Amino acid sequence: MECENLKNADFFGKSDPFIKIFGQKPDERWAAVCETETINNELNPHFVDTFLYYPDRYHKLRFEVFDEDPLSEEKIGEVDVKTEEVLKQRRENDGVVEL
Ligand SMILES: [Ca+2]
Ligand SMILES: [Ca+2]
Repeated sequence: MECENLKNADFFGKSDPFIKIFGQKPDERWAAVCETETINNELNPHFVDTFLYYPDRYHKLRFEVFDEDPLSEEKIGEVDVKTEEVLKQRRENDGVVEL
């Protein structure tokens, strides 16, 4: 996974982004799926971490991007994507979505 042109959420240096991924179950409840590693001082991060999901378990995925700070985290943005859309985007658009 990667992000491009993230908002800078730090005064000194650049954002230190990581992504939290959630999946929405058929009963509409959200469950945490995974969290990526943090890439320091980077607005165009490439994450090494990958995750496995099951399209029949979650019909929607939510990607929340955060800036990690020493004692807290700041939300940079989020996007919800239908699972079927993720699969389609991967074929047609390199899987790029807007936050
Ligand atoms: Ca910050
Ligand atoms: Ca930071």
